[in-house]
Amino acid sequence: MTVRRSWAEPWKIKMIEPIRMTAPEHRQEAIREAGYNTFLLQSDDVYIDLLTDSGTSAMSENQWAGIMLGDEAYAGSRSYRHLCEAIEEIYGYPETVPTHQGRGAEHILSQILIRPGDVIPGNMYFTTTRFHQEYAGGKFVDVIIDEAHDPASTHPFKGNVDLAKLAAVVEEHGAERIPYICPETNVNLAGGQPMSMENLRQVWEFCRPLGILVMLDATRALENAWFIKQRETGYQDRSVREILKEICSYSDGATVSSKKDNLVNIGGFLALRDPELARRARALLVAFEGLQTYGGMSGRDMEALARGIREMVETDDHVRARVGQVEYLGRLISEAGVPIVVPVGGHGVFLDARAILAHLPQDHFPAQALAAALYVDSGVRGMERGIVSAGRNKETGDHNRPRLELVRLTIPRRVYTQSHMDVTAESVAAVYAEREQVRGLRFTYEPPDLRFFQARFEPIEA
Ligand code: PLI
Repeated sequence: MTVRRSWAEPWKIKMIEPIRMTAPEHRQEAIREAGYNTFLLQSDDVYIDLLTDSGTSAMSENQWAGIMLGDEAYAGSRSYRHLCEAIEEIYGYPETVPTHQGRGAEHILSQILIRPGDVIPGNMYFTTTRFHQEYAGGKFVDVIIDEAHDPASTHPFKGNVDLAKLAAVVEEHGAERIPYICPETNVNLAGGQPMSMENLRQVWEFCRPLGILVMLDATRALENAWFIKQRETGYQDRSVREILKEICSYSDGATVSSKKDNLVNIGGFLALRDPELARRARALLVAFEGLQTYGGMSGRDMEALARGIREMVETDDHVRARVGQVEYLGRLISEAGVPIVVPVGGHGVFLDARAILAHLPQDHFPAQALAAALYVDSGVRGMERGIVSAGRNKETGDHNRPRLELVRLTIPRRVYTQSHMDVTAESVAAVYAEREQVRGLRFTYEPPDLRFFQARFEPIEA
């Protein structure tokens, strides 16, 4: 007989933050006032907040101790030095440009490398990343493998770049119009899906001789490292710390939103190998963010971040528990018969709204409507990741129509317990049982850019 041996989180709870359950009538009113957009809800009206894993982590006692030790010197802060040391040791990049969050790093990178008319390939897209590429005059081109667009494909590395698609982009535009490729680790909009080490290496080997830089979005590279350890031959006995360093070795630099893997509530960085490129980045940093030794962060933020970076890879236990909790929720929802993106990703469970609300056309925003219905059922807040997030085509003005029409239930790190996951799964199952009641939505206000943040909707009458 095999004896079951469970694992548990490698921490215990020292401080709690109360949350409250509200009545369904209250939530009905709250979502109406929020224009059926979960971004516009007040957090006091939310019971279990799965809007995002960004900036929502619980910090450790060691990080909080670091907050007290932050060096707030305008120039030459000791905390900046600690941050540089942590980034070089764990990610392997010698140059650190600190920013207020990931999009600050994306802005600076796009401005120093992209000229109008340039093309930037990427594996699917991220909203702010693509915005900054287009804002700098570039054009984003998706080169992710086809399996990434199929929620039911069980490919183990759905974040991989399709090298044939990449070669075709180079053929069409010429390498001189492609300043860099931006491979995202654990692709967010594909459902938190990893790239394999083999694919990262192939992209690097393809791009180097052509003079195309490889600038990773390493925001969730730790979670990607965990999947490589689980799924790729030859990595089972390597620590995530070693795997993460190898991932970054196949790149010229990275943008990172530290609000995810790095276990802090604010912060980010652009990390580079080339000192000349770093010099150009710092010239913009002082104009847009702050002096080169703090950029967009306070000294205490940098101190907590330096500690978070080391802590995330101190042992593999943290990331095992983190991804394990996401997989636990995914299993419960799957067992209830609800269609989700498989394999379950690193940072959240993605409900397949297109399949769940098959009676709604995509132009009636099924994922937006499903997120609102889930909130009304239980106070669980998720987020639309479908046609609303994809925005409009800059040239034609028509909606971009992604194949993936998803609701993301994103799990903050070290915040919720297994019981919160149980409550969430039960609510998803309840909404699924009543899915035919859910009506589509139409815009009452549509912002021109990054519309999902502030758009407002109303239900379409039956
Ligand atoms: O939110 P920022 O500016 O710190 O980072 C932007 C950003 C860049 N890349 C990736 C892959 C992200 O996921 C990302 C931010 N993501 C958010 C806010 C999210 O809710 O997923």
